[in-house]
Amino acid sequence: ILSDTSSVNLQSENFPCCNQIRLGLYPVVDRAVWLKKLLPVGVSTIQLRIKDLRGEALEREIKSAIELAEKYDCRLFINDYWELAIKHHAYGVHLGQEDLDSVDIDAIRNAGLRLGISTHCHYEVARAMQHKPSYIACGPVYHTNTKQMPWVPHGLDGLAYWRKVLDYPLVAIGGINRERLESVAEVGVDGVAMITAITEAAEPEAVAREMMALLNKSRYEK
Ligand code: TZP
Ligand code: MG
Repeated sequence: ILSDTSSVNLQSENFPCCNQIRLGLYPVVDRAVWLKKLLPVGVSTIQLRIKDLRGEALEREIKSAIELAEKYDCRLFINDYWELAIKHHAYGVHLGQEDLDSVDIDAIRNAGLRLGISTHCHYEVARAMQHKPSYIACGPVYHTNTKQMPWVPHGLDGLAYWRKVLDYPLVAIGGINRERLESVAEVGVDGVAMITAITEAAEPEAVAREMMALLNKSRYEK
């Protein structure tokens, strides 16, 4: 729908709630136990993305992750479960496009939680911006086996395009790993999100530490 972005003003000054947070390495994990591993390493932004629990087990997991994150002053975004995120005072909520019609975004904002939204194309970016999130996640940058989706990967050129048109906190996601991290950071994104590069690593803490160090010395910090 928005193939000509010159007609759309995607500048952050038009979105005053945008707080320009620098998210850094942004692991996406499915259990609170990952926070026990990653927080001592110094990871300061994490998303808890649980797709296989319900009821009490789900709430226990979310509550426990929020408590751990608080202890380390980590920005924890809860995927999907915005009501539990509000109830247990999470830092933020992360939503997909399919959530935008059903979730009470005003309730999230009124409770003081931040919001992150996933996008994959112009239409979704425009739709996400209407909600003035704290960041926009763009993906997949590379092919990913972690989530089935119809989108052709943006590649580094596509990511650079989004960086150019979006003067707004931008998180890259999809197929990013240790080897690809520096080229992704070179694009100048505000956060680099990943699942399997950390959760399937032989030594997740060591990989996370190494990737944080790489981000710190890349253009990303300039
Ligand atoms: N959204 C876009 S790509 C993706 C999600 C949830 C999966 C990212 O997983 P990985 O293992 O880092 O490719
Ligand atoms: Mg969702």
